[in-house]
Amino acid sequence: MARMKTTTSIHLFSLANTLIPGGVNSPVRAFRSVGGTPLFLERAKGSTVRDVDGNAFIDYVGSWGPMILGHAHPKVVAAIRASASRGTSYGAPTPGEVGLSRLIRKAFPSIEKVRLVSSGTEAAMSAVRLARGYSGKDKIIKFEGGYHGHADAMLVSAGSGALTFGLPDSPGVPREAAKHTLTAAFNDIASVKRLLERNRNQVAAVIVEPIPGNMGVVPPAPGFLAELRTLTKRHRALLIFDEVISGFRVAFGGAQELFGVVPDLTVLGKIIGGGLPVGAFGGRKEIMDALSPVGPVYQAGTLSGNPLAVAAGIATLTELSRKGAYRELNAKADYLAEGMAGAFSASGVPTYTNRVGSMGTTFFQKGPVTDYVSARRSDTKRYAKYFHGLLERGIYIAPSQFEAGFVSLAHTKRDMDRTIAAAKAVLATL
Ligand code: KE4
Repeated sequence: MARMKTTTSIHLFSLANTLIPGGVNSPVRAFRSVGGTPLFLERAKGSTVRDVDGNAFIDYVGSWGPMILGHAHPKVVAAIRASASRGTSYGAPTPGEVGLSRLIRKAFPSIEKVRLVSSGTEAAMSAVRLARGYSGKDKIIKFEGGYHGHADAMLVSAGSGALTFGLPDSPGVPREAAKHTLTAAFNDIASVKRLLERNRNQVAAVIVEPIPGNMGVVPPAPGFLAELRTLTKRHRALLIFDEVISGFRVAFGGAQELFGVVPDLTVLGKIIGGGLPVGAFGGRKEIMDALSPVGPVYQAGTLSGNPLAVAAGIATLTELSRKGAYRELNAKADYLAEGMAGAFSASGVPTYTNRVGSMGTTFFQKGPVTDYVSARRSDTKRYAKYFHGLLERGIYIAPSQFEAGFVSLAHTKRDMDRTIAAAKAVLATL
């Protein structure tokens, strides 16, 4: 195998490290858990990304979820161009915000009203504040390994980068900010029941990734989400579905459509911006109208509902609302999963794959992986070797065992056959 040329990435990374902590603007990009120098990407089209040294890769990171149509989709690029030619931000209401909000409400009937923000973190943080303000209660229940962005109250037994770095509770989060955040175990309804009973009438909300993607992908056990719904109703705690990953990913109406469980509030991000910064949170009118300027719960943002980001979001969701889009996306994911399963079983390397539609994770362990504790049993060293072996063969997967991988509508059979062949070759070296 000729070694890949990475001199420009290495040079840029050493420069970036003198300017930016860790040389990156989001920790998981630093390749810390897989080793080596992160590749500096400079262009992408469809299923392919290209780095500054001219290397091309079939991309299964997809910017951590947003690029469901593939990169630089012509309709998304055209929408951004047209919007930019009319200015980039006004700090005033725009028709696009109405358009995107209508698309979101059409996809998520539980969202009677929605507030647009600029990131998933902002959306989750605001939804938690709204739940507390609306209910008058302070405590929040989240799940070990669940990641809802990096707001103080959420960085308790968090997933994604925090899990990758083994930083269950980040420094800088004052005890006072974290003490109202209780953690349960995903797929363990008894752990939720215990917390609700021990904190009777004090829990404002339970926030959950209905299909966790931040400990790697862990599907909800049959009935778990429905039991969560029943329990939260009984204890008059709001149920918040963090669908930043699963929203418009596993179905047009996200996990709540797929599993038929209706939350009180929904958090969205990633896909709804088509790669530009958009987050959103929404739910029943009576809850949402507690938000300023209608109600007393304050929340604001200079670039909330930014015209360019909203234009990219509308173009993306319009494409996804096309008849057959999810059938086509899931058929691609099924094809890849079948080929990869064959490669893994033939290799004899212990792996366990969790997948829901076009989001999935292969854990380097024999499994099963049903929660945070079992996910942590994975052989992250072996994952790192697998990651680099694929990278050398032109396949770009998540630089962390505890993330989701994504298939897009742009991945072709040829891409996936190449991926399966590369995996077979790499597994033989592990
Ligand atoms: P952002 O603030 O990164 O837009 O969204 C935070 C967030 C909230 N909820 C869920 C379920 C999420 O997955 C995320 C962000 N996901 C991570 C990776 N799994 C983003 C990648 C990164 O941190 O660089």
